[in-house]
Amino acid sequence: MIRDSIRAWVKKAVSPIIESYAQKAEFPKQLIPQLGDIGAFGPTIPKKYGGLGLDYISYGIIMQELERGDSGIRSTASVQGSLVMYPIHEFGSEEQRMKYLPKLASGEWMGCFGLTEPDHGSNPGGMTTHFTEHGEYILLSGSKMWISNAPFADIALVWAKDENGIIRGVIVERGMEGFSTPETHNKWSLRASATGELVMDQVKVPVKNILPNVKGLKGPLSCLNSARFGISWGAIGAAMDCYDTALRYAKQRIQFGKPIAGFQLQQKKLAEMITEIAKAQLMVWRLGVLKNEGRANPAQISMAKRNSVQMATQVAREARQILGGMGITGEYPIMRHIMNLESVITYEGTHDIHLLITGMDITGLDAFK
Ligand code: TGC
Ligand code: FAD
Repeated sequence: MIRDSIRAWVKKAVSPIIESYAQKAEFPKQLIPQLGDIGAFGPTIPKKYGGLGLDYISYGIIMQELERGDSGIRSTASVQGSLVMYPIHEFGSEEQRMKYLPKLASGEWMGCFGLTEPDHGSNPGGMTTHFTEHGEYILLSGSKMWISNAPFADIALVWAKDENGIIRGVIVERGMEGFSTPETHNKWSLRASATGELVMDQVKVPVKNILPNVKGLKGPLSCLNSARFGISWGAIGAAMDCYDTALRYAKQRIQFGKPIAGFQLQQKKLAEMITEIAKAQLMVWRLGVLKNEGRANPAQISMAKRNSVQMATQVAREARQILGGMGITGEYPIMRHIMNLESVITYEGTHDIHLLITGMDITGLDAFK
């Protein structure tokens, strides 16, 4: 039921407009309240705080269907649910939960997640964003870059070091003096998603905006577990859209007097695509079962994120070839998915970083440093 309802919404609200928004490099903001209405923001958050209290397989299916439309739409939902609502729910005070979660669930407020810095991407532990305490408030300084939703977000969850160098989560609200969110332009990927910087120059933030219940790098990395899980499902959605498009095209396109789907070379591509999609689906389904039971570990999530995105990039490239010249046009979604997946394979931990997490898990040896 969840799959069908999200799929129907994507077909009606996203598919007809997404190509033009990607072409003009603009996020379709009018979809925000609708994303709230369909339950895409924080579906696993309890109903008491405005969520739907759904399980993780339902969450994964929602991400899959959104990314069938566009990775940028899934990104917006991932950030809101996994990277902003999740930490407020897990690590926030009751006052913070009640203040922020219902408005974030409905889309009345949008959030963003500031971990990456210009000089600290794969190695967020080296961050230099920091704050000093002054009684009832802190002064926060530093900059974050590559932040999804930053240009229009109402709040930013910023990860910063305290005076002892311990990483804390701070909720910064738009309008606080010294806080700005310049937009990042000239992206060839994730064009229908707004990306920006978070610039903080001695921003005065109330102490009560610090998440009280988490300290250290495990705070932001725990949020990434949830978001990476969502991406492991979402990327499969992009692959499914490319596969469906290629299959339909191959059955209709006539060359040498018959549909190209009748040629063995094209059948090989299509057969291998659907096999890889099915294998990836089995992996994320099993991971979802483990997550529902509280038994999924971060290394398993890394394996699934890496596998799904790699699979989707390969499926998208094969699909594009099946469409010949038409494959490079905006008449079909494949080129947009190919370009989007270049971000998806980089954010939330690069392809290399996830391989190294798996490497560490199986050998017990840390090859990061
Ligand atoms: P390390 O020393 O291994 O660990 C530090 C502390 O963190 C704990 N930990 C985790 N906790 C929860 N979940 C995880 N996945 C965890 N991984 C590690 C660890 O146990 C330790 O805890 P404690 O209590 O002992 O202090 O940390 P490290 O500095 O060696 O780094 C490890 C590494 C490289 C795996 C990590 O830094 C990493 O994952 N880097 C990749 C960075 C990344 O993924 N950035 C993503 C930014 S957000 C984003 O891209 C959003 S895109 C949004 C969209 O549009 O969809
Ligand atoms: P680097 O860390 O500089 O990596 C460069 C290359 O070096 C990569 O190939 C990497 O795999 C490799 N490398 C790095 N370390 C090692 C190592 N130890 N061993 C081997 N190879 C290594 N961040 C946020 O905080 N919030 C967001 O909302 C957000 N949204 C994003 C949206 C988009 C469109 C993009 C592109 C990025 C976004 N990011 C966000 C940032 C993203 O998480 C980082 O780009 C990513 O973590 C990689 O960091 P980096 O770009 O600095 O690359």
